[in-house]
Amino acid sequence: MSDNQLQHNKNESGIALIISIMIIAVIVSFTTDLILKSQVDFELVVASRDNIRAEFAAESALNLGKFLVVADLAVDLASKQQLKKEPVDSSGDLWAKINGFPISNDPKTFKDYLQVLKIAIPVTDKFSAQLRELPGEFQVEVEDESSKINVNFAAQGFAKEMIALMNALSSCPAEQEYLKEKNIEFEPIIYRIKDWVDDNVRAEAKSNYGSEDDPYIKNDEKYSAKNAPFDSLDELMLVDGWNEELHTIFSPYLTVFPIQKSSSEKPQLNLNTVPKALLGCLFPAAKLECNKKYHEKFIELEEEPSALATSKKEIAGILKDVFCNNSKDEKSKNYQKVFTTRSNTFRIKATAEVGSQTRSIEAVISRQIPNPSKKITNSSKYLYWKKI
Ligand SMILES: [Ca+2]
Ligand SMILES: [Ca+2]
Repeated sequence: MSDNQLQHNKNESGIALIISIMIIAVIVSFTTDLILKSQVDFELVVASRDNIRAEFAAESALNLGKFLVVADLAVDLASKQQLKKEPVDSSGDLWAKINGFPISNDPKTFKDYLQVLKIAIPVTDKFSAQLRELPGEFQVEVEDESSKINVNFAAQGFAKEMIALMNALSSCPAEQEYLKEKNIEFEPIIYRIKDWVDDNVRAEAKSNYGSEDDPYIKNDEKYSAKNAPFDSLDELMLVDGWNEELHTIFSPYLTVFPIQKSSSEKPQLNLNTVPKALLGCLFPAAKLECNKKYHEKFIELEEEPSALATSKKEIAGILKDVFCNNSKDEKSKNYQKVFTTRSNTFRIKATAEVGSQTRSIEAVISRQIPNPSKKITNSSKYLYWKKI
């Protein structure tokens, strides 16, 4: 072989080497892309699968919440006949016991858990098998809507209860401090809420406007007062003077459910579920003359959750003894009669976590006793439902 030929062959094998290195490089990068892509695809598939599972698990959790609310009334009605006790709703009830506890799909843990909470519902084999099918963990929170001030109870009539309750709420220490600091006059806003929902078009004198629509005509996006009940609490943001900060501070104490149907219907506050802080604002003497008794009573209820009052008859006595309320008191006169010992409207927040996915459903239900002659076939109906 001549030197030239040898050189030529060397060049050829050099080029072949470069080409093969390039091919390998291309294959490697292609394979890496493929591995990466299938990994990403796989993760997306898993996430999407878990998302769907979480959604179904949240629906199951919502059904559990509904079941507990309905079962609680059934238990109450059964003991009404046996023990001659009126049905009540309090934090000692079935629906309140599971609030905020993560529930796993292991039947044994679930049984232990029911035992600790003294919940007497049978865990059948069928139920255990269904529970095992549930992926991940879920949580249910049930709130009594009658523990809050209903701003829709201004749709008809003078709304003196709603106005008096809102005024009392604005007198709570933190709320009062905030309003003072921001220089917000709250009472005209209460009257604007009334004008927003009431079915007439006359502006309340204390709303500080001559016409109900005045505050809204001046906006860039002109609109008029609704003259109908709120569909959701967020709608308060449309009322003149209400803003995000007020919403954050006040809305935990407010509700729009149930909706007032006639002027003879008054708002109902369940004395057993209204937060202690709000009761303290509604009956200021509780924190003065009654301070010791009032705090002791709530410590007792915290240790052994039960009802403050078990019948309508007991309410006046409790208001007098625990809250030192004087029935002739001018301020509380307008809302002393709104108290009750039970509720039929409940908010259920159900959350499920599967893998990296979390899904929630929030619903408000109205509990009802089935009565075929009145065409009521279900034990509850939805007033609100939202997937989050
Ligand atoms: Ca109106
Ligand atoms: Ca009006």
